[in-house]
Amino acid sequence: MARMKFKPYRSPSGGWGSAYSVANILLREKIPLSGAALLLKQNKPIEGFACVSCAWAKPHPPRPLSFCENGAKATAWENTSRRCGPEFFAAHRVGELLNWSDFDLEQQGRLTHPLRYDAASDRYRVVSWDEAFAEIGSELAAMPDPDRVVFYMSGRASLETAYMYALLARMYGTNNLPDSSNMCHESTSIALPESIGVPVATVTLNDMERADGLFFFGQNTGTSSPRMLHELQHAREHGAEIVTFNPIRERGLERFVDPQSPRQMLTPESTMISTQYHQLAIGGDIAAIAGMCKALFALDDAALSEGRPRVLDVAFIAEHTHGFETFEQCIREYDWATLERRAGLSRAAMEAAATAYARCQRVIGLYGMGLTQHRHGVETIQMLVNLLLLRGNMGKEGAGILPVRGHSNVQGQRTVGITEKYAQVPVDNLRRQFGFEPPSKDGVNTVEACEGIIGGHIRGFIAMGGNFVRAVPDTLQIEPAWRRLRLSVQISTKLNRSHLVTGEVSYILPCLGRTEIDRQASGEQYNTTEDSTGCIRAWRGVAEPAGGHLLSEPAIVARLARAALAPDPKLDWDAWVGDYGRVRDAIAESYPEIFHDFNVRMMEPGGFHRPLGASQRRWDTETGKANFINPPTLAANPDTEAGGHEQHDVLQLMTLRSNDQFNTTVYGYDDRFRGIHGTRAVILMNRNDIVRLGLGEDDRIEAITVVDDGVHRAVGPLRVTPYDIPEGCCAGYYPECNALLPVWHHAKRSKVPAAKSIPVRLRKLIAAAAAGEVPRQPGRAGAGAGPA
Ligand SMILES: Nc1nc2c(c(=O)[nH]1)N[C@H]1C(S)=C(S)[C@@H](COP(=O)(O)OP(=O)(O)OC[C@H]3O[C@@H](n4cnc5c(=O)[nH]c(N)nc54)[C@H](O)[C@@H]3O)O[C@H]1N2
Ligand SMILES: Nc1nc2c(c(=O)[nH]1)N[C@H]1C(S)=C(S)[C@@H](COP(=O)(O)OP(=O)(O)OC[C@H]3O[C@@H](n4cnc5c(=O)[nH]c(N)nc54)[C@H](O)[C@@H]3O)O[C@H]1N2
Ligand SMILES: [Mo]
Repeated sequence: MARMKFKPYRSPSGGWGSAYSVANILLREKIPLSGAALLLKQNKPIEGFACVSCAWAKPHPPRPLSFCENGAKATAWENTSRRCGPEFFAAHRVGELLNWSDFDLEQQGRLTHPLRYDAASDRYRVVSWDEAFAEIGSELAAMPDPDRVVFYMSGRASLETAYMYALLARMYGTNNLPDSSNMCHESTSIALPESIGVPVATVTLNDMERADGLFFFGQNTGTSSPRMLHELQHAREHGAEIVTFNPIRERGLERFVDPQSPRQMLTPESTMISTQYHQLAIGGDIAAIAGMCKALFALDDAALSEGRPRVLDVAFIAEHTHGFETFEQCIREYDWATLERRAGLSRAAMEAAATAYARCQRVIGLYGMGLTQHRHGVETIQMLVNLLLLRGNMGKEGAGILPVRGHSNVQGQRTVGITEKYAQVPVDNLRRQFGFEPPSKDGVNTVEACEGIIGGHIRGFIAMGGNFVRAVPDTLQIEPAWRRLRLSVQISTKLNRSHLVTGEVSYILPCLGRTEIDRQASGEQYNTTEDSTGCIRAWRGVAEPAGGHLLSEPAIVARLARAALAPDPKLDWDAWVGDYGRVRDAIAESYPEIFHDFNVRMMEPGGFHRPLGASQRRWDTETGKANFINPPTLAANPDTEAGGHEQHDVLQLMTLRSNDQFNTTVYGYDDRFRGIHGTRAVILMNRNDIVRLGLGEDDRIEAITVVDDGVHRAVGPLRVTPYDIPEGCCAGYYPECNALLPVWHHAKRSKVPAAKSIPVRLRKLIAAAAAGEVPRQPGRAGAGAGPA
């Protein structure tokens, strides 16, 4: 492994760095030339496949090269020529593999055979599909109560798989359908319906093009949704304002060179992305937006007294909104000193942002995990909507709200039934279509599933993708609790830690990836997804499957259903697998408003958009209007912020993704944009905090969570790395730091783990001079993060 080094990154995002990084991974995964040609089919609807990386919208018509650095890595990762087959599992005990890093596990390549854990030899052994389904079916049938089983779903599978999986769970008798969005944009799913009556973004790519202002909160475009940099570059060329709020300076939001544009690659030009960049404190967003609103009221007062056009869109507010007066009063009462302290920004900065906002006629508010993963994540999002409503930036061209989703079909899977909430189930339609009574009790979300596993109530866990054990909070409590599960079934493409923490009966079921040809009785199948802008399209895999034993995800769901459920005369699972078009017909019957004529419309150029009232200024809320909602406090984390603790040695830790990972999949140990190389075992700190806490650069510390629930949570050794981050804040990597995150420390209203605000204290382990390179301790929470 390369030695760890920190060197500030002075180049733009994209550019040659991106091109090299893609070339490296293609070589490393031994992707043959024919495989590299795969990239030409990426994000080409109908003839090609949807990228398995992020959920950002794909333009129509597609660009000739329609992928980004991370999308190319994700494709290479799925189409690697490496195989993790029977010989691998014969050679390695599970106990041994538990000491491997996330990187090393996934590096073994694609899983090829169904596997059952054998406790006597501590190895996974190859079984036949028939044996696997028979035993899983009888284990499911033997559960004392369907609510003892969890059907988790990560956000990658198609709409067809998601619909079938949700149906399987409900026919089995439970709404226990937590998914990755419970750790991600669930705050959005709670916030937006109350504010504007829809659960998702109100904007399309067309709006992105028309907007003259983009206001970014806590979303790291260059790493997390790099294809969007094209839209941002375009917006800048048209003179749009791009105003960013982020505790750290993320390179993708500063400068960009399009790696697919020869002109840009050969000249020193790069596009400056953000016109204003505000490094606010972690959790400072409610206060920062309140400050902008306060400044906006002042601008409006001045305009009114001088007889100039109003700054507030008073006509929109009067006709379309509710709650304006109390909101105005609340904002006017805040004093600037409090706002400044809470936001970690000066009054002048907030006024400058408000002035830019007032100049723009069509504004989109964009956000990511920097807003959703806080105690007041829901309230923070509602505050952003308030800001947009003040100038009528909702339901008109070029304006609206844009939660930037993560997994490539995470938004879609919720649309077709992956939800633990009974109220969101189309009960009447399911009853009519399949003649069964859907369970009426709410199921568990991700946090509740963790609590159920720790508490022992949950006995069985089926995972459609993902790496639950590694992605959730309190990983050190989850792992021992997981071992008490009766049944653990992981449907996966690659080996990860969730496979190694076994229950009494544990299976790994390997499946096709989305880039692969899916051959069934009626021929090669299409699959469908919904992106961040609510656009639904058809795709199909083009690569030869990684192995002859793999089943598609719909086929696995169908076989599980046949093994676990009594036959239903109204549902022929095999016929569905033979022709996914029949699954789509069923989806259209369950959700006609969105999916009518699904099989036809999915082939339309550019796909089709789901209808969203708010983008037509129809408000499906209790008041029938768009609602101004007052923030309960100015702090996103009132109970844990350093200010709240009054303890000067407590820092707020945010857990971040690097440019070289996709969630728990670690592609490498470099975070190029942040200048970190060769390791993930770092803690990024403000220089003043390093001095104030008696630490030095390169010291190795242990981070300890500061909460008083009697549980000791620590991760280390981490290398102290000075970074441009506000005082009182620090940053480390997800998932290595997840052992620090208490399972109960979540957004109060959505239960999204508050992964961006963990109160920590740092304890020096080894001074830099004495440290050398400290190897990671195997088995520790942060193990596999690279040398500390
Ligand atoms: N390369 C890559 N792409 C990905 C993923 C990946 O792991 N790697 N994951 C995918 C998934 S599932 C998701 S959900 C998305 C996640 O993508 P993002 O939403 O971008 O999530 P993060 O990278 O976790 O953090 C986002 C940003 O929030 C900032 N931030 C932290 N706290 C605060 C705060 O209090 N206020 C503000 N204003 N900003 C804050 C951080 O500095 C960081 O820049 O990306 C998807 N795409
Ligand atoms: N501390 C902290 N924790 C976090 C976050 C954070 O920012 N900080 N972010 C949260 C967020 S936003 C999310 S979305 C979750 C992510 O949580 P998950 O979605 O559960 O995790 P992933 O790492 O995306 O899952 C990777 C695994 O998915 C499997 N896989 C990949 N492709 C496929 C496929 O096509 N089919 C199937 N069946 N399996 C496949 C592979 O085996 C791979 O090992 O983590 C959350 N946890
Ligand atoms: Mo996510």
